[in-house]
This record gives sequence, structure tokens and C-alpha cells, in this order.
Amino acid sequence: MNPVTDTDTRTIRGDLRQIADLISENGKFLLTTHEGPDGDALGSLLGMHQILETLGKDSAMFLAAKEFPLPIEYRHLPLEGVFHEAPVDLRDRVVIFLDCGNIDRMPVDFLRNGGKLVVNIDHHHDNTEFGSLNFVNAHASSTAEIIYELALMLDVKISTSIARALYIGIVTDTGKFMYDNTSDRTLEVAAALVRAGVDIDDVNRRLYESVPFEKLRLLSLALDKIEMHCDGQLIATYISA
Ligand SMILES: [Mn+2]
Repeated sequence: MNPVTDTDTRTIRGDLRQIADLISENGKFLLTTHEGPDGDALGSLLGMHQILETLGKDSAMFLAAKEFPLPIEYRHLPLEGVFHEAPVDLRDRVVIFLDCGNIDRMPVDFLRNGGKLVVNIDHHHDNTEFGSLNFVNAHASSTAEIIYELALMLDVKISTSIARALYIGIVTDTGKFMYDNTSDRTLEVAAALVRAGVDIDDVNRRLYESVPFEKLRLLSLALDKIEMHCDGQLIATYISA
């Protein structure tokens, strides 16, 4: 089998409408994402949580305690309410994994089999479809972009706060709209989020321009030791304690 063809024909797996219906039919949710969460993981988590709350659902977010404190660029996100343990009514909750290509990226047993059902929403082409219900769109720039489409299906008005969370997911996973996963649809979604009130200058400053002094020092140590190999095809460096 030609792996390229196989990937091409399976870039969209599952039906987002089914997930929208499942959300409409259920009242309680527990959301999570992969360990070592990045901007898309956290933005999707927070955006989805707020979308569910807008629908009047009971939504809880889970991240392991070891993830805190988050990297400095994400500390401004309103994640104070995140659970670090299983909620007592876990059996009644639909567990939704966001941006998680395989279930081992969130190695917490109760999330796998403690809830009512596992839903998996992601954009990694190699997603293992571990959920009872899966939606994987490898064309999407980010999970946040998929969550925006889901919000449209659910008729949720995008508040500035939802927009900001989803925008952070998109801007980080596209390398500020520079990677080739940035599609015309990605830019349309980003434009809609800006219309919903995202302050892109503020987001940019918090994500990219508030570099701690210690991080700059580390960078300077690394740059100080760069070596060129293979006629300039490879530049390497190292940091030692
Ligand atoms: Mn992602």
C-alpha cells in the first residue's frame, strides 16, 4: 500500500456532527489534553470548556498537578478551576480528549475507563482513534480550529474569551501562520476570532515577547557554543550543567 495515498484518503476521519449531537444529548463532561500541554492543547481545552458552559453544560477540565506552573507564556490563561483528581461523578461524565494523538500522551488511567464515554477530537494524522467516538481532521491547522467548527455546529456565540483561547491554539500551532498547515480556512477562522474581539497584539506580547531573563541567558549559552558541520547543512549546539 502506498502510505502517502493512504494518508491522503484518510485525512478526515469521523463525523464532527455526531460529536455535536452527543454534546447536545449529554449534560456532564470532563475535558483533557496531552501532557506537557502547548498552546493548542490549552487553548482547545479552555475554548471547549467555555463553549460547553455557554450551552449550560456541566464541564470540568483535567490536567495533572505536575503540569503546574505552566510555561510562563501560558500563565495568563484562566485555568484556576482545573481538576487534578478524578471528579466524584466521573461515571456520569463524557470524557473528551483534545489534541491528543494517542491515549498514552495522557497517562492517567481513570480518564481511559472511568467516564461514561471517551471522545477524541484531534488533528494529528497518526491519531490512533482510541475514543468511542473520534474526529480526526489532519487538514485542520490545530485542534482549536476544529473546536471553532464544532461551536458553529452547536450554534454557540463565540465570546471574546472563547475566541482568545481558540486563537492562541491556532497561532501557536501554525507558528504564527507561517507553517504549511495554515490554510485559507485557518485564516478565515482567525479573522472570525478577531471579529469576536481577540486583541492580537496583547496575545502576541504574552506568547512571544515576555521572555524571562533566565531563558535569554540559556539561549545565549547555547548560541555561544554553536558548531557548523557538513558544509553548513547542520548547525549543532549543546548546553551542559
Ligand atoms: Mn495541536
